Amino acid sequence: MKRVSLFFCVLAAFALVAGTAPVKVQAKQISLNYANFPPAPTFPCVQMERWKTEIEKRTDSAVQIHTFPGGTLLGAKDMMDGVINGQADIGCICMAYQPGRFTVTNATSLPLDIPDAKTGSLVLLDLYNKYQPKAFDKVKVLTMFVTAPANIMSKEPVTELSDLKGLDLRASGGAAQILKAWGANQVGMPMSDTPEALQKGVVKGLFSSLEVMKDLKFAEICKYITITDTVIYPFAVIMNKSAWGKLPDHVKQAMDGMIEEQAAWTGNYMDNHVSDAITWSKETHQVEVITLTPEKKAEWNAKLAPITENWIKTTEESGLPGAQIVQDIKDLIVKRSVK
Ligand code: 3IO
Repeated sequence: MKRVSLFFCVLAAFALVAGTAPVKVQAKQISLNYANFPPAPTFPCVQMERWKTEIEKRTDSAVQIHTFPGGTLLGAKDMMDGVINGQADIGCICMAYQPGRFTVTNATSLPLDIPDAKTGSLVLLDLYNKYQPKAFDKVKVLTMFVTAPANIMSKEPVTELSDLKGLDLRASGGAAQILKAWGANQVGMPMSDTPEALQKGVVKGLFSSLEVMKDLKFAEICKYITITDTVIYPFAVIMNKSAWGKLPDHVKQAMDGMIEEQAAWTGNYMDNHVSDAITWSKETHQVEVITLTPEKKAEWNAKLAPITENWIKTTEESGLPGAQIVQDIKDLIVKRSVK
């Protein structure tokens, strides 16, 4: 009799615990690592944090994204293969650092007058969607975006093409071709190596979008900006294919739903932030902004004319429709510039 009542007591206790314990079973959380090469205050990392926050929110925290800025998980040149190999689930690449690898999408960094980062980001994404280049076969593309048009930041003023002769300036990819055409001594390296190169005097300036004057404090060293507004640098955020394949459908939908939105958001952030950075550089570091007269601009532009022609020729020789790609970019600029 005693045994039986004890048995019921225990049973009742279990029933009580089971009844009051939370019934909601938390699904296993998905955890993803996201690698980025430049320091946290720069725009590729700002857009990374924004994407992380939005994805965590839109998946009801089913996904947790761990971000690694500053090359702490993968560096600039190891990014693409590192993600393909699964060293990171997600990574941010600057296509200019491996120009031969991303022929189709790097065509956006020909001197075709992309007016701003927002337009350029959508043009790049449209171009990618149309051509589905082989270079991205081994990854899932989560978004693409571009910088604002590049300008010269330098220790000494650059007002004439003759000032550029033999001047050591840092640029990569399509932007590097522009500097060469103007007669500068182009030095190639990722943005993440540039602060040290400037500090040590290995380079006397750089050719990129102007927000780095503030974000990487280049205004402390480069007291002159020459406005050329020529080419952009294209970027992609890519994911390991097998990590993508393991995601549940609702997470894939959340990520797919952000591809174009994130491109536009990043372009817009970049365009606004460049304006802030110019004002800040003038006010805080007395940076001088040099503009070219229309005559000079025409003279500088004339030097760039052969670049696109040569690119079309070599690209057609390699079996890709170079002329069509260039025409598509021109058409897309018109289409995407309509606000
Ligand atoms: C860039 C790369 C990393 C962080 C900030 C940046 N702003 C513009 C770029 C473009 C670029 O990759 C480069 O090398 O100029």
